Amino acid sequence: MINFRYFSSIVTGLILISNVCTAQNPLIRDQFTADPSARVFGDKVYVFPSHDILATEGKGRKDWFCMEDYHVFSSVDLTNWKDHGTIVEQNKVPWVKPDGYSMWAPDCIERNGKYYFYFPSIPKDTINYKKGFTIGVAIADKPEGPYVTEPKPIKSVSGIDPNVFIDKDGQAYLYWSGGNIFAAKLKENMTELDSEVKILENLPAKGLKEGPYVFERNGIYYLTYPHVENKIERLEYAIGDNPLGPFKVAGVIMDESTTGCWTNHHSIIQFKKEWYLFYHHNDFSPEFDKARSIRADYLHFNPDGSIQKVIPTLRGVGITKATDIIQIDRYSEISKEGVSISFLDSQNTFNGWKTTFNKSGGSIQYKAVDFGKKKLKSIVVKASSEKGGILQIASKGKKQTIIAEVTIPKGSNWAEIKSPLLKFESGIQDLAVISKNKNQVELDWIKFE
Ligand code: FUB
Repeated sequence: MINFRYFSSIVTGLILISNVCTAQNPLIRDQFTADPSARVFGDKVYVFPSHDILATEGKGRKDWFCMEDYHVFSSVDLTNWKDHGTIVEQNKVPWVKPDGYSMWAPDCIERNGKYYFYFPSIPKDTINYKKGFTIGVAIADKPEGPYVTEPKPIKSVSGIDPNVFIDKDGQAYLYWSGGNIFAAKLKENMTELDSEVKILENLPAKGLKEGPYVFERNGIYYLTYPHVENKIERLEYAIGDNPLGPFKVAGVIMDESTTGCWTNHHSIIQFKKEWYLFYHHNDFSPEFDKARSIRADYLHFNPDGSIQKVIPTLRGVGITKATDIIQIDRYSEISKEGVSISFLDSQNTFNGWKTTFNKSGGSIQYKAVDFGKKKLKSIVVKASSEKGGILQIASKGKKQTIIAEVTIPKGSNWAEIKSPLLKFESGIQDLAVISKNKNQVELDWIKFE
């Protein structure tokens, strides 16, 4: 059983000492993050997620979503993520119930050099606002803030999961959910509605729909949303030729989580020619699905504009430098037998995972490692093996080439073992780590020097 109280205090400590994460999936490794709204601003990707925390006595509702603030993260390469810290806090927004712990899925968009951050929460004044959630705006000159919150939420909006889309003609639209998916035009000031609220029609009538995210590609408007077709949410989409529809249901972007995380919530961006799906899963909290972590995977379109289903991966996106610590447990492929992944410490899941080999021939593969041009001479592995083991490291080009063989000495402690590289291949390589004897070997990470 995970001791959540213990690791939530560890997490707070980590936030203070580190604001850079090197990541595959999940992207952020020192705190929970959910509902990722990814945006390309300049030459960086910014992600505005919800910030799940664990409810404690007098702080939030037990066994439910609990969020008190928002952080923003940025990356130039989708591999290294910088945490810019807190941008909006529940007890500093004039209209938000200061002990609501309901700072749910946000979005952010740029217009004329200003950044508009939209967030839902429960208002403190339920006389003037309908019971339940409403949506407010905070404005900044830079994506990372500082943000100044509007004193009141947006008039006539009641619901969650705001999403903003600006069409090619400059018209901005606000979408949100609350049973149905709603949409309205936004005024130039981005803080007031400029039309009646419309319920988007022709979407599945049965099963919760929420988390709308709209984008346009080649003249097709894509309305994407999580929907409970069966028991938990999956990501679906509908297409139309107008931002306000009518939309026609077109397919599934990502199936339901195989491990039962009830929610999924996503955004889709194009960055340097590739398309990406950002979504979430409860990686660090397998027993409680309201403490989630954001992920990203590549997204591809068919020639007719339909979206290919995204299969969630641990490897995620981006290129890992050979000289960085490579968390091989975030694999691209794994052999059916002889290899397994588990937490290094199930009491503190933020310590990450390890790979356990227990059969000769068991292998794990990791795509896209950049060896650069300068010859690297050795490999370092952090491993342990009670009886002693042998790991081979191979590069996977057209044919598999063994580039190192590392002997793990007998012993029960973790050790960093350095071995010479047998062969150096420059550029981007896919790697495999293969066990060469039947003794159990635990592997934390590898890196090249
Ligand atoms: O994060 C709280 C809620 O869970 C979001 O608003 C929904 O989209 C779902 O992800």
